[in-house]
Amino acid sequence: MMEAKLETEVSKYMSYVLRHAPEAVGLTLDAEGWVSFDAFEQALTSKYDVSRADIVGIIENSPKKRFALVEGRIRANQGHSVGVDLDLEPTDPPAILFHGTSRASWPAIEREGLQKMERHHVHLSADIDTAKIVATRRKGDYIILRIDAARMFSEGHSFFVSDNGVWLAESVPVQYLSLNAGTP
Ligand code: HQG
Repeated sequence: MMEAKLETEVSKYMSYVLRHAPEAVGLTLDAEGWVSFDAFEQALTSKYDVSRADIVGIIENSPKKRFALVEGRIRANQGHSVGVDLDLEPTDPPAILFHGTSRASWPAIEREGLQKMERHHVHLSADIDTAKIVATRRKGDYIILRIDAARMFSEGHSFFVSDNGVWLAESVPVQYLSLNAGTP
């Protein structure tokens, strides 16, 4: 068993490499974000004192299932800033989705809607608790936004869901957004 602190550090580094900077360890992702697990293992074990089994353990224990390991290849399930096409199928969303963010962002969001910023999509969740967890990672006060996904979908916007259950959209125009009642 790995020490929890090391496990968290390695997991964060895995996200960094697979979502944002594969070239930092000399890796190149394919068009859909996959890379050979052997090469990935080598890159990690040259930096951290971890075994292949430790890395597999991190993938399996990740509470958010951040990584997929399939047929000798690994990728991040979502959250990329590098150019990948996850090849997700458009999917009917639940009626309501949520997004947690900092209160300081609200004036800009109210003007422009939710934008994908550095990522490929805006990230949304089906439950408030997940939105709260995302929001509280930000500095200062947070807000929870409620997205009228049913109306947005019926008016022609596509939604996707990642393998680990994150709802994704190109953007959320402001007419579909409201501050969730009862949250700060
Ligand atoms: C904000 C975690 C001003 C947006 C979570 C957010 C998530 C605007 C920030 C994943 C804006 C972008 C992603 C606008 C959006 N004006 N601010 N018009 N539109 N924003 O990190 O959703 O733990 O790219 O509200 O679970 O915070 O990494 O997105 O605050 O799924 O696996 O711009 O990160 O997953 O920040 O988090 P991010 P996010 P992991």
